[in-house]
Amino acid sequence: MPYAFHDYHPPAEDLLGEVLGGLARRPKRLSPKFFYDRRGSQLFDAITRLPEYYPTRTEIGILQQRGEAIAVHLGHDSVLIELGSGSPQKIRVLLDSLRPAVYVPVDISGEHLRDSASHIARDYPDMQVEAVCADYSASLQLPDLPQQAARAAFFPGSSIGNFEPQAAVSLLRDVGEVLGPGGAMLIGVDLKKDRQKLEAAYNDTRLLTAAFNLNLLTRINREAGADFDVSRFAHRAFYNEAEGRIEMHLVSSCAQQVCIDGQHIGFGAGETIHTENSYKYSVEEFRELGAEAGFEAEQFWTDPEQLFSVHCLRVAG
Ligand code: AVJ
Repeated sequence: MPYAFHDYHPPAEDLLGEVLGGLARRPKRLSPKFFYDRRGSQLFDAITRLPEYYPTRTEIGILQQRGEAIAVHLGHDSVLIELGSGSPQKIRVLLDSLRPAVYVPVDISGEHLRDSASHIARDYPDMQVEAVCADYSASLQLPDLPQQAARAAFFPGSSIGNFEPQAAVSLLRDVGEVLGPGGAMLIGVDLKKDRQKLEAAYNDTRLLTAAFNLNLLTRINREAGADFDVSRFAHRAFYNEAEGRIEMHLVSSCAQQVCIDGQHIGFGAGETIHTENSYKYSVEEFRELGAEAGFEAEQFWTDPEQLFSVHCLRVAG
């Protein structure tokens, strides 16, 4: 079956405006959503295969091992909505166990989405594919979908960890609204664990995470006409235990000025730009977050080392 493509054209990202706004704040900050240009997406892909970066392979392992149980909770012949059509490997494992009637990948990158939707449509000829190009964190608009079929959502990769807890609750609430009462959500969440293991995952010895973080400045130079000297910034990632999150920063190695669109921005030696939070949740903490968003905790699965969790939550009512 050919796939359908719905372009809810995410408003052109105002890179320059957002960069200037973020750098005017104290502490300075930039949104992690800007990591994913072509090079950034390639680097992230390579990160997911690093020995230190356990989340991706652990989540895939859970999906493979627990496929049957997951299918019992999510049901067959559903309308399956995927938020952030990130990993082809993950979704295939899930499609194989769930066999949904309709698959709705939602992704902000149109190019990436067309690519993966066409391959999936070719390999799953009996399944209807309705690809939606949209920024799901801004609004979850969907095309007309079969009303009778049960709805399920798949939100992999612990992407929920990029949101502040209150923003995560409101995003999950939006997902619940789209699913309707009784709808199920399968969501991957990275677990709290010892600092060493967490920090190693964001400080790999091949320096791919450093390159991923620094690529943000290269992108801003290219797309916003800035003149960052990337060699004068360093990658820093650490676990902020009080907040329960990995923080990534770019540290200015000296006092310097950067010019962006005619504006001069000063950096002190050691001053940082906060580029990402990646929140980690215990099973209980995440269940509470889900409850705040109107979901009932139904089941969860982890790996033997308790590195990562996959939750099945159900819209209450
Ligand atoms: C895609 C947000 C889940 O937080 O682990 C990987 C992104 N940043 N290494 C994460 C990321 C640095 C990743 N998420």
